[in-house]
Amino acid sequence: MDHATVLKTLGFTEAELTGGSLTVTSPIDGAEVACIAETPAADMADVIAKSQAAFKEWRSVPAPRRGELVRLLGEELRASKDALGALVTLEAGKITSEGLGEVQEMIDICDFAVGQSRQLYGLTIASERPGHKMSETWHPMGPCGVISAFNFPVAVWSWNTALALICGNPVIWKPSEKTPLTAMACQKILGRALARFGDDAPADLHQLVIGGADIGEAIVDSKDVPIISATGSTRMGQIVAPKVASRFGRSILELGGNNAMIVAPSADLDMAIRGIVFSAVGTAGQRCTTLRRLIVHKSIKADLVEKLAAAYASLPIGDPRIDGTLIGPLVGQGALDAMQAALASAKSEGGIVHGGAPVTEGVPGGAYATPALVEMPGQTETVKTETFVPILYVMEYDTLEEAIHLQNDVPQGLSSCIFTLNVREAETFLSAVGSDCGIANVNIGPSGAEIGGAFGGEKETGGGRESGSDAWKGYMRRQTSTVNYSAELPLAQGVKFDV
Ligand code: UN1
Repeated sequence: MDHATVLKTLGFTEAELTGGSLTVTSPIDGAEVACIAETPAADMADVIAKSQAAFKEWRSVPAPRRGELVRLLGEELRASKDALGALVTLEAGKITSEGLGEVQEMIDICDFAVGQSRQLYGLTIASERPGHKMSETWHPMGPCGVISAFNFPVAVWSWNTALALICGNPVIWKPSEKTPLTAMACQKILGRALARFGDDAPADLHQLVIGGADIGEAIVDSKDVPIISATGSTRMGQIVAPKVASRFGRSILELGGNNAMIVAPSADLDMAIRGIVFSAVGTAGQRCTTLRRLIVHKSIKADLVEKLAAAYASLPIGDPRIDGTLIGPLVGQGALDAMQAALASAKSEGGIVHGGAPVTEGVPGGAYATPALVEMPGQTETVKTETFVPILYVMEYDTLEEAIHLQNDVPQGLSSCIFTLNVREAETFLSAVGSDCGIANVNIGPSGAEIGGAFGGEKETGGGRESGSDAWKGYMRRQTSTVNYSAELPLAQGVKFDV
């Protein structure tokens, strides 16, 4: 589908796409597809006030009823799956199947959140005093600011929004400046769900704000936005986290990753190769969970590198809309430059580079590159740095302890995995002395997580958790209550204070 048809299918009007100050280009061919209006920074106070007003109403709507809105959102997403997937391809450059996969992730989290809306369970706790009952309840928290990145322009929004909504919170969404159209499409889709939902959803329950750092700063700095969920670089997190902390807000951070795979001598190599290729070059290396470091046992390294180099050589690179393409474009020329710079510094540190060259033939324009495989003499500074492109650094190890040390010896802590058929190795990797990451897999690559688990990582990845498991607790406040139904007033800890 050409760009104009994709936009038309999603109901974009000429007025929405022209005359604004933010130019949107497609990474597929570098074509300018829209000039859209930005939210004036001066409007942000009003946006936040409206969100607070929406909160006052939405918090009192019963949670299962709030879940009904998310159920309708899931239905609307199902109906728009192909169109929204195509827009993800247009704006983020993902191949068709990954664009659709991203929308599927949105549908999945909606289903999850609908169920969760009936399970915002608290606890009852045994009181030490007679005639007393202690309990814990979860309450809505207030407006949730969502700052999302270009690489998962819609799924990460849905993880946050589906949960925030069922938890009783309005949302203010600032998408990446590179992907405002997918955000506008989601706003339309949610609008259709809201129209079907009925009038107990307040106006301004979800607001989209488009623009640069000043727009983001307004929500990050406002004490009226108690939750900030931000996805992006570690550098961005280093700016956001202290600001939110200084006003005692809550931040949910999903920042850089530098994900590794350990390939042990017993590994099923064919399976490992499939896992490596998908997680290292899928999405053109632009997932936060992308495989960036391969730690291979020295007895199989030469064999694995040879097989991988052969697999890399046959990868179809080009227009992500064409059936059979596996590697689409990088997000822009800046990414291609960063890739070339990282490869040059890896070389200067003793790396042997296979692939990694820019591709200009047989592509529709845009910034394309062959993925790179780089044999490294050790874990140098370049290897420890996340470059958001398809470069896979290969290192060798001798003992599992050494491999785990290498895996953990980077500043980031998002995702990790081991390929082994040895249960001792697998369980050691998952144990307290194993991977230090938020995600640790066995015989599965580090990327492509399901929504059912809590998603996020440690260290410079920021410590936040989103999507499944009990990540919903990050969007609510906990209240501990003690009720005295006796006729006495005993004090805790046996304290006597008779008056
Ligand atoms: C991201 O890159 O920001 O596990 C999120 C995965 C996807 C999500 C990635 N489900 O790769």
